[in-house]
Amino acid sequence: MKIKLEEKVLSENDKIANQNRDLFKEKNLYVINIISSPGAGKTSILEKFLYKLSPDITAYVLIGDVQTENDARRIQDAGYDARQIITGGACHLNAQMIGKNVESIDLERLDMLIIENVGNLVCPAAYDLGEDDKIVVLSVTEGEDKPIKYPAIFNKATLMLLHKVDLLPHLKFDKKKAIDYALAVNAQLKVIETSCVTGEGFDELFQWVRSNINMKKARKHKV
Ligand SMILES: Nc1nc2c(ncn2[C@@H]2O[C@H](COP(=O)(O)OP(=O)(O)OP(=O)(O)O)[C@@H](O)[C@H]2O)c(=O)[nH]1
Ligand SMILES: [Mg+2]
Repeated sequence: MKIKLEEKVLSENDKIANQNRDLFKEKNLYVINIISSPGAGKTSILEKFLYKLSPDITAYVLIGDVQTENDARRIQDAGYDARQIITGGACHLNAQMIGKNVESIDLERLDMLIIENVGNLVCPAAYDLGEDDKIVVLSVTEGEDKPIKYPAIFNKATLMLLHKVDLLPHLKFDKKKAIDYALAVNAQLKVIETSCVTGEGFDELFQWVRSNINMKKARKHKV
Protein backbone atom coordinates (compact mmCIF):
# COMPACT_ATOMS: atom_id res chain seq x y z
CA MET A 1 0.00 0.00 0.00
CA LYS A 2 2.81 2.39 1.01
CA ILE A 3 4.74 1.52 -2.17
CA LYS A 4 1.63 2.14 -4.32
CA LEU A 5 1.14 5.61 -2.78
CA GLU A 6 4.84 6.45 -3.22
CA GLU A 7 4.66 5.37 -6.90
CA LYS A 8 1.59 7.59 -7.41
CA VAL A 9 3.30 10.60 -5.81
CA LEU A 10 6.41 10.10 -7.95
CA SER A 11 4.50 9.63 -11.19
CA GLU A 12 2.46 12.79 -10.45
CA ASN A 13 5.76 14.58 -9.76
CA ASP A 14 7.21 13.33 -13.08
CA LYS A 15 4.20 14.69 -14.96
CA ILE A 16 4.71 18.20 -13.52
CA ALA A 17 8.49 17.94 -13.99
CA ASN A 18 7.89 17.33 -17.70
CA GLN A 19 5.66 20.42 -17.85
CA ASN A 20 8.45 22.42 -16.18
CA ARG A 21 10.96 20.98 -18.67
CA ASP A 22 8.75 22.02 -21.63
CA LEU A 23 8.45 25.53 -20.19
CA PHE A 24 12.22 25.82 -19.65
CA LYS A 25 12.83 24.63 -23.21
CA GLU A 26 10.37 27.17 -24.60
CA LYS A 27 12.08 29.93 -22.61
CA ASN A 28 15.55 28.79 -23.67
CA LEU A 29 16.56 28.36 -20.06
CA TYR A 30 19.34 26.09 -18.79
CA VAL A 31 18.41 24.63 -15.39
CA ILE A 32 20.57 22.92 -12.77
CA ASN A 33 19.57 21.19 -9.54
CA ILE A 34 22.32 21.18 -6.89
CA ILE A 35 22.16 18.39 -4.34
CA SER A 36 24.34 17.49 -1.35
CA SER A 37 24.17 16.55 2.29
CA PRO A 38 23.57 19.47 4.72
CA GLY A 39 26.50 21.86 4.92
CA ALA A 40 28.56 20.42 2.05
CA GLY A 41 28.89 23.97 0.70
CA LYS A 42 26.09 24.50 -1.89
CA THR A 43 25.30 28.13 -1.00
CA SER A 44 28.98 29.03 -0.61
CA ILE A 45 29.66 27.61 -4.08
CA LEU A 46 26.77 29.66 -5.49
CA GLU A 47 27.99 32.88 -3.90
CA LYS A 48 31.37 32.42 -5.57
CA PHE A 49 29.98 31.08 -8.83
CA LEU A 50 27.43 33.88 -9.34
CA TYR A 51 30.24 36.43 -9.04
CA LYS A 52 31.98 34.62 -11.91
CA LEU A 53 28.81 34.48 -14.04
CA SER A 54 27.86 38.10 -13.81
CA PRO A 55 27.39 40.15 -15.92
CA ASP A 56 27.66 37.79 -18.96
CA ILE A 57 25.10 35.27 -17.78
CA THR A 58 21.82 36.15 -16.05
CA ALA A 59 20.72 33.65 -13.44
CA TYR A 60 17.98 33.29 -10.84
CA VAL A 61 18.38 31.08 -7.77
CA LEU A 62 15.63 29.09 -6.04
CA ILE A 63 16.70 27.64 -2.70
CA GLY A 64 14.97 24.89 -0.76
CA ASP A 65 15.34 24.55 2.98
CA VAL A 66 13.20 22.99 5.69
CA GLN A 67 13.23 26.27 7.62
CA THR A 68 14.70 29.82 7.45
CA GLU A 69 15.31 32.27 4.62
CA ASN A 70 19.03 32.42 5.49
CA ASP A 71 20.39 31.03 2.23
CA ALA A 72 18.25 33.20 -0.09
CA ARG A 73 19.28 36.20 2.00
CA ARG A 74 22.95 35.29 1.56
CA ILE A 75 22.54 35.23 -2.23
CA GLN A 76 20.46 38.44 -2.23
CA ASP A 77 22.99 40.18 0.03
CA ALA A 78 25.65 39.30 -2.55
CA GLY A 79 23.51 41.20 -5.10
CA TYR A 80 21.82 38.38 -7.03
CA ASP A 81 18.21 37.30 -7.60
CA ALA A 82 17.11 34.55 -5.27
CA ARG A 83 13.97 33.21 -3.64
CA GLN A 84 13.64 30.85 -0.69
CA ILE A 85 11.26 27.91 -0.82
CA ILE A 86 10.53 26.72 2.72
CA THR A 87 9.38 23.12 2.63
CA GLY A 88 8.18 23.17 6.25
CA GLY A 89 9.42 19.62 6.90
CA ALA A 90 9.83 17.97 3.50
CA CYS A 91 13.38 16.77 2.91
CA HIS A 92 13.37 17.67 -0.80
CA LEU A 93 11.94 20.06 -3.37
CA ASN A 94 9.32 18.71 -5.77
CA ALA A 95 8.32 19.69 -9.30
CA GLN A 96 5.15 21.44 -8.16
CA MET A 97 7.11 23.80 -5.86
CA ILE A 98 9.34 24.76 -8.78
CA GLY A 99 6.43 25.16 -11.25
CA LYS A 100 4.51 27.36 -8.83
CA ASN A 101 7.51 29.58 -8.02
CA VAL A 102 8.60 30.20 -11.61
CA GLU A 103 5.10 31.47 -12.51
CA SER A 104 5.98 34.88 -11.04
CA ILE A 105 9.57 35.06 -12.38
CA ASP A 106 10.33 36.76 -15.70
CA LEU A 107 12.05 33.78 -17.33
CA GLU A 108 12.49 35.58 -20.68
CA ARG A 109 15.38 37.68 -19.36
CA LEU A 110 17.26 34.72 -17.84
CA ASP A 111 19.93 32.41 -19.26
CA MET A 112 19.91 30.08 -16.34
CA LEU A 113 17.83 28.88 -13.38
CA ILE A 114 19.78 27.47 -10.44
CA ILE A 115 18.00 25.31 -7.88
CA GLU A 116 19.68 24.57 -4.55
CA ASN A 117 17.86 21.57 -3.14
CA VAL A 118 17.30 20.79 0.55
CA GLY A 119 20.46 19.35 2.13
CA ASN A 120 19.91 15.59 1.75
CA LEU A 121 21.51 12.90 -0.39
CA VAL A 122 18.50 10.57 -0.53
CA CYS A 123 15.07 12.15 -1.24
CA PRO A 124 16.14 14.83 -3.78
CA ALA A 125 17.47 12.05 -6.03
CA ALA A 126 13.95 10.67 -6.49
CA TYR A 127 12.25 13.96 -7.44
CA ASP A 128 12.75 15.21 -10.99
CA LEU A 129 12.23 18.99 -11.05
CA GLY A 130 12.48 19.40 -14.84
CA GLU A 131 16.15 20.36 -14.68
CA ASP A 132 18.73 19.74 -17.40
CA ASP A 133 21.47 18.59 -15.04
CA LYS A 134 21.80 17.44 -11.46
CA ILE A 135 25.04 18.49 -9.78
CA VAL A 136 26.06 16.56 -6.68
CA VAL A 137 28.42 18.18 -4.19
CA LEU A 138 30.56 15.85 -2.07
CA SER A 139 32.60 17.60 0.56
CA VAL A 140 35.88 15.98 1.62
CA THR A 141 34.73 16.17 5.24
CA GLU A 142 32.00 13.58 4.60
CA GLY A 143 34.01 10.40 3.98
CA GLU A 144 35.00 8.84 0.68
CA ASP A 145 32.36 6.10 0.73
CA LYS A 146 29.31 8.37 0.22
CA PRO A 147 28.98 7.56 -3.51
CA ILE A 148 28.50 3.85 -2.75
CA LYS A 149 26.31 4.49 0.31
CA TYR A 150 23.98 6.86 -1.57
CA PRO A 151 24.40 5.67 -5.17
CA ALA A 152 21.13 7.03 -6.63
CA ILE A 153 22.17 10.68 -6.64
CA PHE A 154 25.69 9.93 -7.92
CA ASN A 155 24.12 7.82 -10.64
CA LYS A 156 21.69 10.54 -11.77
CA ALA A 157 24.11 13.48 -11.57
CA THR A 158 26.03 14.75 -14.60
CA LEU A 159 28.67 16.55 -12.54
CA MET A 160 30.20 15.94 -9.11
CA LEU A 161 31.94 18.76 -7.31
CA LEU A 162 34.48 17.31 -4.91
CA HIS A 163 34.39 20.26 -2.57
CA LYS A 164 36.43 21.85 0.27
CA VAL A 165 39.63 20.36 -1.20
CA ASP A 166 41.56 23.08 0.70
CA LEU A 167 40.96 20.89 3.78
CA LEU A 168 42.60 17.77 2.30
CA PRO A 169 45.99 18.32 4.03
CA HIS A 170 44.21 18.16 7.39
CA LEU A 171 42.09 15.05 6.74
CA LYS A 172 42.50 11.31 6.17
CA PHE A 173 40.10 11.53 3.21
CA ASP A 174 41.27 9.30 0.31
CA LYS A 175 40.51 11.43 -2.77
CA LYS A 176 41.30 8.72 -5.33
CA LYS A 177 39.03 6.24 -3.57
CA ALA A 178 36.15 8.79 -3.47
CA ILE A 179 36.46 9.48 -7.20
CA ASP A 180 36.81 5.76 -8.03
CA TYR A 181 33.66 4.99 -6.02
CA ALA A 182 31.74 7.76 -7.79
CA LEU A 183 32.88 6.56 -11.22
CA ALA A 184 32.01 2.96 -10.31
CA VAL A 185 28.44 4.14 -9.73
CA ASN A 186 28.38 6.38 -12.83
CA ALA A 187 31.19 6.04 -15.36
CA GLN A 188 29.96 9.15 -17.24
CA LEU A 189 30.15 11.43 -14.19
CA LYS A 190 32.32 14.51 -14.69
CA VAL A 191 34.34 15.46 -11.61
CA ILE A 192 35.66 18.91 -10.73
CA GLU A 193 37.61 19.59 -7.53
CA THR A 194 36.54 22.86 -5.92
CA SER A 195 37.35 25.08 -2.98
CA CYS A 196 35.72 28.35 -1.99
CA VAL A 197 38.84 29.18 0.02
CA THR A 198 41.40 28.89 -2.81
CA GLY A 199 39.01 29.34 -5.75
CA GLU A 200 40.24 26.08 -7.29
CA GLY A 201 37.90 24.57 -9.88
CA PHE A 202 35.68 27.60 -10.43
CA ASP A 203 37.08 28.45 -13.90
CA GLU A 204 36.40 24.89 -15.01
CA LEU A 205 32.91 24.95 -13.49
CA PHE A 206 32.16 28.22 -15.27
CA GLN A 207 33.32 26.80 -18.64
CA TRP A 208 31.23 23.67 -18.11
CA VAL A 209 28.09 25.72 -17.36
CA ARG A 210 28.70 28.15 -20.20
CA SER A 211 29.07 25.37 -22.74
CA ASN A 212 25.83 23.75 -21.49
CA ILE A 213 23.96 27.05 -21.81
CA ASN A 214 25.28 27.44 -25.36
CA MET A 215 24.38 23.86 -26.27
CA LYS A 216 20.84 24.29 -24.98
CA LYS A 217 20.37 27.51 -26.96
CA ALA A 218 21.78 25.86 -30.11
CA ARG A 219 19.41 22.88 -29.72
CA LYS A 220 16.41 25.20 -29.43
CA HIS A 221 17.38 27.08 -32.60
CA LYS A 222 17.63 23.79 -34.52
CA VAL A 223 14.04 22.75 -33.70
N1 LIG B 1 37.15 24.99 4.26
C1 LIG B 1 36.10 25.22 3.49
N2 LIG B 1 34.90 25.50 4.01
C2 LIG B 1 33.85 25.71 3.18
C3 LIG B 1 33.99 25.66 1.76
N3 LIG B 1 32.77 25.89 1.20
C4 LIG B 1 31.92 26.09 2.21
N4 LIG B 1 32.55 25.98 3.41
C5 LIG B 1 31.95 26.12 4.75
O1 LIG B 1 31.00 25.06 4.93
C6 LIG B 1 29.92 25.50 5.75
C7 LIG B 1 28.58 25.18 5.09
O2 LIG B 1 28.49 25.94 3.89
P1 LIG B 1 27.10 26.24 3.18
O3 LIG B 1 27.43 26.94 1.91
O4 LIG B 1 26.14 26.90 4.11
O5 LIG B 1 26.58 24.76 2.89
P2 LIG B 1 25.18 24.29 2.27
O6 LIG B 1 25.43 23.00 1.55
O7 LIG B 1 24.57 25.38 1.49
O8 LIG B 1 24.33 24.01 3.58
P3 LIG B 1 22.73 23.70 3.67
O9 LIG B 1 22.03 24.62 2.72
O10 LIG B 1 22.40 23.97 5.10
O11 LIG B 1 22.58 22.24 3.30
C8 LIG B 1 30.15 26.99 5.99
O12 LIG B 1 30.74 27.15 7.27
C9 LIG B 1 31.12 27.38 4.90
O13 LIG B 1 31.94 28.47 5.24
C10 LIG B 1 35.29 25.38 1.22
O14 LIG B 1 35.53 25.31 0.00
N5 LIG B 1 36.30 25.15 2.13
MG1 LIG C 1 22.64 26.20 1.58
